[in-house]
Formats: sequence, structure tokens, C-alpha cells
Amino acid sequence: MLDFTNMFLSLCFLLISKALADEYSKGYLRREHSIFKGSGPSIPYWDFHGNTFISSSYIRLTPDHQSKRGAIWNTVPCHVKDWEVVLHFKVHGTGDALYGDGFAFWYSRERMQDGSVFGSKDYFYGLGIFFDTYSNHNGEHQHEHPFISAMVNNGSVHYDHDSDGTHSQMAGCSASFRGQGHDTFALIRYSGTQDRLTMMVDVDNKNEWRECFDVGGVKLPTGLYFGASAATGQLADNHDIMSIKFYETEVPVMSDTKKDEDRSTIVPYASGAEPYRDRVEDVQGSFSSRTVKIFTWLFWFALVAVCVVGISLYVYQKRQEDSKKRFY
Ligand SMILES: [Ca+2]
Repeated sequence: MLDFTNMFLSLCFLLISKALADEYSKGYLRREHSIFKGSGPSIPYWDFHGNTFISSSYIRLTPDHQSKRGAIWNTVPCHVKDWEVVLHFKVHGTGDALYGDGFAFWYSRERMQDGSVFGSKDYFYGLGIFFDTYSNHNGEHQHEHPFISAMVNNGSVHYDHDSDGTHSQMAGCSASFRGQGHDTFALIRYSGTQDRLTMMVDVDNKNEWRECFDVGGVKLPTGLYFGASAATGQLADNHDIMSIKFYETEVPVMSDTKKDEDRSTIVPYASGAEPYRDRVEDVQGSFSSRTVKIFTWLFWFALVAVCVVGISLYVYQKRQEDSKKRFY
């Protein structure tokens, strides 16, 4: 009886693990948009710009010195509609209280262009994700620094450092990624099929993703370039990239119009500055978090049910045996 219970439990566990793994499956790794740790002095498909320095274990966009700018840019435009990027990075330096300014992750049309937005071009065309370590702002916004924010730009909007980009940001979150002894990661997921941008961080040494934001109504064209850039000014920091892993993901297409859509001509656009989850998540949650919740509940329900049945049967069997013994 107990063997059967064990087998059944193992089977349950296997099925649930598989379901959860599928939910978070990353898809197909594409080398032409990736950088692997320890790639060496020349990295295929990537160009380097400014003060960027490459060692055997990291790419240092800027060193911990004043007034430096550096960048890396993918040489191959991205024609994948649904993708996910896992960024392994490290921001650190000698400054205890004063350090900056941060770095940016890009998916944009212009590449290798020096500028004022974390070392790259202002009025960019595409997506910028800013890992801002220094608050230029005195008081007005409420969030804590370091702060991660996303901005979608069609080339007409200025990134305003004085407000830390608050007025042009689409979504963001506070995340203490700077000066950590452990590894720090960010996950950026874009689905052109769903016009959805999701960002997660793993910066607390917990080896799990925490949602930073999840926004709908985000339109980005295919054919732009991935890049990362950083800048120091009066304040400085080492801004290091360890690896960039790009995955092509599979997102089910609900309609034929979406399937045949030409995404190369789309103009970057984000329908709302309001985070999607503020409007919707309280009511029904995002699809993936809802599914995970249902599976988790099902798992615990199954586990409790199996335990109850198992114990009841065990007790019943024991009693039967005991009552038989009494006859002899
Ligand atoms: Ca700032």
C-alpha cells in the first residue's frame, strides 16, 4: 500500500514539475544574439565602442573612473518576433554612498552612437531599459534607487536625466542590484505576438525570478539591434556584462491576422505609461502567473488528498490485521 502511495506521489510530482518547467521554458538559444561568459578578446557578432574593455570573464562597459562611456552592439538585427534575453551583469565600485550613473540595455535601430543616455543616443528608436544607480532627482518621484525602468521611443522623446526618466518611462521597479557579492541577473521577455513586455530580476541571491514589470500594448518592430551601454560622470562605477543569452520563444498565435503580420514596419509604441498589472493583475493576474498558481494549488490539493487516502487505507489495513489477530 505504501509503495503504491509512493509511486503515485512521485508520478504527481513529476507531472507537476514538467508542467511548471514548460511554463518557464526559454525556447531556442540563438548564438548570433548572445554573448557567452569567457568568450575571449573578440566576440563574434558583437562590436565594441568607447571605453569598453573585454577581459576573459566580463565585458567592462565603463571602469570605475570619471567621465567614461562604453557600449557593445550586436551586428545582427533581430528578426525574431518573440524572444527572451537573460542578462548576467555586475555593477560595483569603490564608492560607498556616491556612485553612478548606471547602464542601459537596448533594442534599438541606432547602434554604436555615442550619447547622453547611459552612454548612448538620446531620441532613440526602439526600447531602452535603464539600470539607474544614481538618483538625479531631488524628491519628486517616490521610488528607491537603484531603479530599473523601461522606455519605448519612436525617436521623438527626450530621456530626461534630471527626472531619472520618470516622465517618459513605461514601467519600472526598484532593485538593489548594485555592489552585491552574488551574481545578478535580469530577464527581458518580449512577445510581438502578444505585444507584451515582461521584466524579471534575480538580484537577491535567491536563485529565483522576481517580477519587475509586466506591460501589455507594447509594439516593437523586428529588425532592431541589441546593445548595452554605460556612462560615468562625476560619479563612477564598474558596469560589467558577464553574458547575454538570447532565446527565441514560442508563443501561441490566436488569430490569423497576427500570424501574417509584417512587424518590420511597426513604429515603436507603448499604449500606456501605466503598468499593465495595476489595471489587470488584481482582477485576474497575468496568464503565466495564474497558470502557475492553479498548478501549485492543484499540486497541494493532490498531495493532501493522496496523504489522507494513504493514511486512511494504512490505518484501515492495520485495523483489519489487528482484528484478524484477535481471532487466532
Ligand atoms: Ca539617474
